[in-house]
Amino acid sequence: MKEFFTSIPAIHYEGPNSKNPLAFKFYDADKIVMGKPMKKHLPFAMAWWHNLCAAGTDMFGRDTADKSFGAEKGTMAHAKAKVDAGFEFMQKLGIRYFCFHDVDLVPEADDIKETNRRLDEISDYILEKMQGTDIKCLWGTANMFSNPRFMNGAGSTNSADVFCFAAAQVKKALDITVKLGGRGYVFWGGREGYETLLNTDVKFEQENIAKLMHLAVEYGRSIGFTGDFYIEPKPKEPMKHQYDFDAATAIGFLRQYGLDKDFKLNIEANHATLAGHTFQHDLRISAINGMLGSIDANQGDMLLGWDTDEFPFNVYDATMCMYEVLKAGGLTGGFNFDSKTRRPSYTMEDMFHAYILGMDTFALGLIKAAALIEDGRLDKFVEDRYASYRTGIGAKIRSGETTLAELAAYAEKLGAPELPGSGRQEYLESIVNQVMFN
Ligand code: XLS
Ligand code: CA
Ligand code: CA
Repeated sequence: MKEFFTSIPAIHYEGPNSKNPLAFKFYDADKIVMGKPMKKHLPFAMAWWHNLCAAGTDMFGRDTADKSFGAEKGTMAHAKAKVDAGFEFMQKLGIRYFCFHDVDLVPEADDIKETNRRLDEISDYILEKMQGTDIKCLWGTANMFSNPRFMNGAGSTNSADVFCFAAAQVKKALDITVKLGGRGYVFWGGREGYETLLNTDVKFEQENIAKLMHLAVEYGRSIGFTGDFYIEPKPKEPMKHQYDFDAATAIGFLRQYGLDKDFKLNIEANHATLAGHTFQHDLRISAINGMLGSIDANQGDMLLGWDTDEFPFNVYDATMCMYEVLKAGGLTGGFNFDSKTRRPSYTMEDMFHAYILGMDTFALGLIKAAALIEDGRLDKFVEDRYASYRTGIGAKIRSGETTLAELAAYAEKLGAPELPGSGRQEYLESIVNQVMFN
């Protein structure tokens, strides 16, 4: 078998003092953290599109990286070379999952029958590659935003014919996901939104998105898909306003249309921040609603208002992410690096450096989040902060054994309540710093 990354050895853990750029400093797959090996806490996934397809093109310039992998782009030989390169890449890094869009795997043909034939061929090839490895599919999805037919959305399109094409792509992407043992199936509603209300029937469009999702659930279950469906919220880009704005909005939508039993959320860091939230916020909202499914691990740039999909580097954010994940009891999905190297990082080494950075960042996040939980001061503070609801009138409020009149009488008897107690934010932040740099 041809080796693609000839200058790159298998990447191993060498510890925090290593200066080897091709070694993990913090990700130690078998190290036990809170009773489980790191690799079980952190089911990392490679994103087919960024790692094997995207080559640095942006709105102002063409490719900087060579992702031909020795084959002519746009051919099935290239599609297969990407599979070979992808598997070598994952094996060298010890990554056990991948995520894909249908059109990341094969070049899309003019006729959907031919695209589907190509998908059959490539998924047979991937399945063969999977034999003898522990690599599996984390989730699959259909790209229903790049082709011009989806300019007005997929489920939300004004054209019933386009809706059928969306249905056909979802059906095929589900077939392939199931065939490759996928843990989940994602709907990212890239163009499920609008540019202007002057031409848009929002209610009609949202009902149709829900219909497409119901049809997907029905079909998926009929072919033996037992995993979770996910909505991946994002507020904007490419559309000005996307319906799955953030976690809270997506949860409301899923409940409104009776999809909440089959769906969870795939939370992307950069999408949460575009919605004006922290990554941790959207994770918490998902978790408390029982809907934290999977994570797209990346980060945005505070100075830029778009989806930069950078490799995660911010250890504070990764720590608070892992804090939420640990408290939620882990993920049924995983951590997909929906991240791309910067355009000037165009070499094969850069692809590895990027994943080493991302995996080390999350390993550090895991270690520090576990330390915060074991330290216990944050949990204790939050517990104490609500102590007034454990006895007396507070307990009656919580158990529902009171009336508005009783509470009003209680307030009148008090005359005035004491101040509710300091939030101690600065003190708590100093605990976080102490744990981070200890
Ligand atoms: C784009 C999204 C996309 C989804 C999958 O912003 O992140 O890549 O993860 O369609
Ligand atoms: Ca994503
Ligand atoms: Ca993104």
